[in-house]
Amino acid sequence: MLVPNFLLGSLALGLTAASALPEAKLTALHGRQSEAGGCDNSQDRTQWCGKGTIKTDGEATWPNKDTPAAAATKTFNIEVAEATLAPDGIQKPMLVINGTYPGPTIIADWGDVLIINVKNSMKDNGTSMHWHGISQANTTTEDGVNGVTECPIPPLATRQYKFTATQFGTTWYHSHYSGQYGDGVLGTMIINGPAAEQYAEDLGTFPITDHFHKPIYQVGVASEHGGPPKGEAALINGTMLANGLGAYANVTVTANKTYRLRIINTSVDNGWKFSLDGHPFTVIQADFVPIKSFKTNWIFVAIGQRYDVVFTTDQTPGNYWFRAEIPTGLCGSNTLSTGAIGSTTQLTRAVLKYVQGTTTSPSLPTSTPLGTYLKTCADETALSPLVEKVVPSDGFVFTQDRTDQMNVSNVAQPVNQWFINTEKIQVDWTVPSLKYVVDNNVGTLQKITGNAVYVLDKPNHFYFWVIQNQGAVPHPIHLHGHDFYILGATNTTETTNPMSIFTGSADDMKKLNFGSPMRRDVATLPGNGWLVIAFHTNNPGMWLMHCHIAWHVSQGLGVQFLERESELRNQDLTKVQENCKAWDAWYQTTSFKIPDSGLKFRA
Ligand SMILES: *[C@@H]1O[C@H](CO)[C@@H](O)[C@H](O)[C@H]1NC(C)=O
Ligand SMILES: *[C@@H]1O[C@H](CO)[C@@H](O)[C@H](O)[C@H]1NC(C)=O
Ligand SMILES: *[C@@H]1O[C@H](CO)[C@@H](O)[C@H](O)[C@H]1NC(C)=O
Ligand SMILES: *[C@@H]1O[C@H](CO)[C@@H](O)[C@H](O)[C@H]1NC(C)=O
Ligand SMILES: *[C@@H]1O[C@H](CO)[C@@H](O)[C@H](O)[C@H]1NC(C)=O
Ligand SMILES: *[C@@H]1O[C@H](CO)[C@@H](O)[C@H](O)[C@H]1NC(C)=O
Ligand SMILES: *[C@@H]1O[C@H](CO)[C@@H](O)[C@H](O)[C@H]1NC(C)=O
Ligand SMILES: *[C@@H]1O[C@H](CO)[C@@H](O)[C@H](O)[C@H]1NC(C)=O
Ligand SMILES: *[C@@H]1O[C@H](CO)[C@@H](O)[C@H](O)[C@H]1NC(C)=O
Ligand SMILES: [Cu+2]
Repeated sequence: MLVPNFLLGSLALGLTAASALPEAKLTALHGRQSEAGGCDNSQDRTQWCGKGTIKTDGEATWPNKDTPAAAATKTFNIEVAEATLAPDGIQKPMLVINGTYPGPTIIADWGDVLIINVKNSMKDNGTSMHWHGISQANTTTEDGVNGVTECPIPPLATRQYKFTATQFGTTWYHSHYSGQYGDGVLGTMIINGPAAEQYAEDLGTFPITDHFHKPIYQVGVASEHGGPPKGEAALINGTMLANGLGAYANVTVTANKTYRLRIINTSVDNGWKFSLDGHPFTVIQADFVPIKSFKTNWIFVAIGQRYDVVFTTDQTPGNYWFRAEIPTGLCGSNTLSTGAIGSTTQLTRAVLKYVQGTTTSPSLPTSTPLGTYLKTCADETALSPLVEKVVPSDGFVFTQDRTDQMNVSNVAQPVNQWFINTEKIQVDWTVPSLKYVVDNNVGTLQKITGNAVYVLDKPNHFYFWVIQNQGAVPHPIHLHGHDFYILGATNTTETTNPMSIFTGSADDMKKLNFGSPMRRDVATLPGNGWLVIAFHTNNPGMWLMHCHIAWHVSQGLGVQFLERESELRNQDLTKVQENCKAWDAWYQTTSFKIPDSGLKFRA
């Protein structure tokens, strides 16, 4: 995490001194997040104080579901403002939360009600805050997507978000205002709950991202022409040593202990393979879904995805590299990831330090990588949810039209544009989609080209989507409001395979897993291939589904699902219009006009 420049001088001393602190103090620095909450489950991590276990179906129930008044309320205040920081040693004017990058970690317990007041103290930008992966059960107005669920929060205004943490695990929150999170408007989030494996200590969140030295708006404009801009650096936990500047993130541990680490890919463009020399990971959770744990040396993390891992410090005490490498050019490019696996030009790193005696060693690790990995940006395939759920296969009859097929295509001239079927999404910040629901005027919403609305009227019904990639670039597809079921995806090596089209043939159907498919909120659509997902309409709302590559959603790669409109209209939707007047008034006064719709650059 970084602090504003003017503070660096005074804090630098404190940070250096940290390595010389006695062991007990170092341990305390980690913060014991799990124990800090309402349930101490350190004796058995699979339990949650009589209010659920790791085997609880989190979609169906959560602590205090039937006694909402008994749920604890946790209030957080955060402020978005300009700050000049130097995450990799090079100064950049950034837009950050509470003066730090990444912003403060929001920590709550499973079943808590979260109240988060977001103040916009930026001079020239609106904002809206999205709580990535939080299903927002019955609270679509709190999803934080300007143009869909709210008007942007104008400068000097505050918006309150309120929702229940019905899931547990690791996530992040970020601005959904254009590509703004690429300039720093993000933070991480931990919802404490049970875990699939035992561990002694929670090291907390460990976000990995690409980083650009130019303002993200300029990079976004560059991305409209030719290939995506190359990341100029990468950051692990908000910091990196590159070209002799900046500093590696250090993670301090003691020998012979089991730790939990929460890996999050907060990139705008880059997907990464992640590993820790000498210490294989046991993966326990993917996004908000606990899985049958498995061991791996390297894990692929697409944008927006999270993996919770545990590892044991059973190696010779010393310093070890964390490595993040971009597996192929199709997962983006970065000046800090150019070489062969584990080579010295793969420089997106951090340091694991064993406490030896009472100190840690200041020298850089000399450790070597844990084996090799397959050079693809395909998702992990060994994932199986701990709570298995069957998807009714007879519900899926592929009709190859707009009710179950999404063709993803690209037009490069005169500027890059991405289409789902024939539409590229472009929403209106001043009239969010939900406003049309309030006005009982959804017909108009649907008629406006670019809204890309897909209506899902049937309650508690499985809707199936075949997402067909008509190009070679993989896309991390993220759905709001739900964890989707991943029924299948092509296993391609991206460049070598010819395009694989899902036709619904008996052969294709055999490739789908209806028995116990993985559930999560981000899945990679393979290049030249397909991804078949399903979700259950158990949550009325207006839910965005989009590619999490910031350029791609800006250039059109998204749709909106209008789920169970008639029931939605019975919800209290007044917050949809909360900032609209203030936003309009401010917008008329600013010379910084919107370069895109929040989701899409105007072509
Ligand atoms: C990441 O950085 C923050 C702020 O410096 C620190 O509190 C946290 O412990 C770090 N995370 C890990 C996993 O080391
Ligand atoms: C953010 O900063 C404000 C003002 O300094 C402080 O009151 C608040 O607690 C901080 N929020 C978090 C989540 O740390
Ligand atoms: C955000 O503010 C920056 C200056 O800080 C400006 O260049 C940009 O145009 C603004 N963007 C939007 C979308 O308001
Ligand atoms: C959402 O509201 C409906 C109708 O009041 C209720 O039946 C359902 O249990 C609620 N779901 C959640 C997740 O709170
Ligand atoms: C860790 O455990 C191993 C095996 O039990 C033991 O040989 C070693 O001395 C321990 N290391 C430390 C630093 O306690
Ligand atoms: C983040 O996701 C992008 C796109 O899916 C991927 O190319 C990159 O390798 C991921 N980064 C990490 C650190 O996992
Ligand atoms: C990590 O430790 C090294 C010395 O061992 C130090 O130079 C560096 O500043 C530390 N990194 C951070 C982000 O504090
Ligand atoms: C998707 O593309 C295929 C092949 O071009 C076409 O047959 C199909 O109708 C398209 N689907 C939709 C929903 O437009
Ligand atoms: C995907 O293909 C790779 C390379 O051919 C292979 O090693 C891997 O086992 C395949 N995965 C699945 C799930 O079929
Ligand atoms: Cu994309």
